[in-house]
Amino acid sequence: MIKRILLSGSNGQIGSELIEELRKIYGRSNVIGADLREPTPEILENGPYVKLDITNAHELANVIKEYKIDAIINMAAILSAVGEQNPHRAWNVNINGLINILEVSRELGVKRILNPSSIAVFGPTTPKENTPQETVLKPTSMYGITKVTGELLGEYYVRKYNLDVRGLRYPGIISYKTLPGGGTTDYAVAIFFDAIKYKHYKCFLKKDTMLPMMYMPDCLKATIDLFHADFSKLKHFTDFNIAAMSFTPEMLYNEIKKYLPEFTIEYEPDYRQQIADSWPRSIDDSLAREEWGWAPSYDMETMVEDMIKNVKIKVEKCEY
Ligand code: NAD
Ligand code: AKB
Repeated sequence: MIKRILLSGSNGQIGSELIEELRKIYGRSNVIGADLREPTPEILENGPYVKLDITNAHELANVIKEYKIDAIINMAAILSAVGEQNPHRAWNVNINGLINILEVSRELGVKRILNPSSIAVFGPTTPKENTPQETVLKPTSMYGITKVTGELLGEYYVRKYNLDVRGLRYPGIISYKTLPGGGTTDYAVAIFFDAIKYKHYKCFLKKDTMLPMMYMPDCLKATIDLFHADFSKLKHFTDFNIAAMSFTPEMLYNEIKKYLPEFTIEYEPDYRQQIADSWPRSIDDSLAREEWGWAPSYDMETMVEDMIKNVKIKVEKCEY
C-alpha cells in the first residue's frame, strides 16, 4: 500500500496538475511537492512542499527520510528545446537526477517509482507511422538520448534490484493551467493563447509537421492508471507508448479558426524543426492498452473546444 508520495518537478506543466489529482486520492498531506523554487505562500497553502534539486542525492535522501516517502513520481526534467541549448544540463538533471532517485529508493526502501519518458526516444531512423513500442531507438536530440537512457536505467533497476519502476512515453501534452517548460511541441499550447490574445500566431514549426499529441486530462489519467497498475502483471515497465491524436500546425490552426474566424498564422521554422522532424507522426499504443487498459478520451476536436473555453477564461482574468 502506497501512503506517501514525493512528486519531484511539481511546479512544471504536468506536475502542477498531477499533484492536485494525487492529493484527491491520497490526501493533501500525503503528497509532497518538490521543485527548484523556494516555496511561496500560495504553494504551501496547497500542501507540503520542499525546495529540492534532484541532482543532490544527499538532499533527496533527507527528504525521503523526513517525510517517510514510499513512492516517487519524477516530473523533474529538462525538455527538448531547452535541452538542445544546454545539453550538459539536460544530461545532469534527466540522468544524474534519475539515478539519484533510483539509488536512494533502493537504499531507503522506496516501494514504487514512476519516471515518464517521451516520444523523443525515437529518431530519424525509426518508422514514422504507427510507431511501435519495440523499435529502433536512436534519437538525435540530447533530450531523446536522456529519455532512452532513463528507460534502460529503470529497467536495469527492475531486473537487478527487483525495484518497482514504471514509465510511459508521453506525446506532446496540451494544457492551459501551467505553460509548458521548453519543448518542441509547445507550439500547440502557445497557439491558443496567441489566437485569443492577438488573433495571430507565428509558428516555429512548418505547417505540415505531424506530431503525436495528448490533452492533459488523458495524460493525468494515463499516469495515475499506470502508477496503480498491478506490477506483477506487467510485461513491460518503463517504456509504454501511449497515444491520443496526431495533427499538424495547419490542422490545428484550421480547427481553432472555427471558433475564431479572424485568426491568422505565419510559419517561421527555427532549430526546433529539426527535432520535430526526427520524431514519429503517429504512435501504436497497443501494449499499454493490453497490459493496463489504457484508452484516451480526447481527440483534436474535443481538445480544441475545451482549450478555447478555458484559455478565454485565463486571458479574461489576465492570468497570461
Ligand atoms: P516542465 O519543464 O514543465 O517541468 C519540469 C519541472 O522540473 C520544472 O518545474 C522545473 O523547475 C523542475 N526541475 C528542473 N530541474 C530540476 C531539478 N534538478 N530538481 C528538481 N526539479 C527540477 O516539464 P513537464 O512538461 O511537466 O514534464 C514532466 C515530465 O514529462 C518530464 O520527464 C518530461 O520529459 C516528460 N514529458 C513531458 C511532455 C510534455 O509535453 N509536457 C512530453 C513528453 C514527456
Ligand atoms: C518536448 O517537446 O520536448 C516534449 C516531449 C514530446 O517530450 N513535449
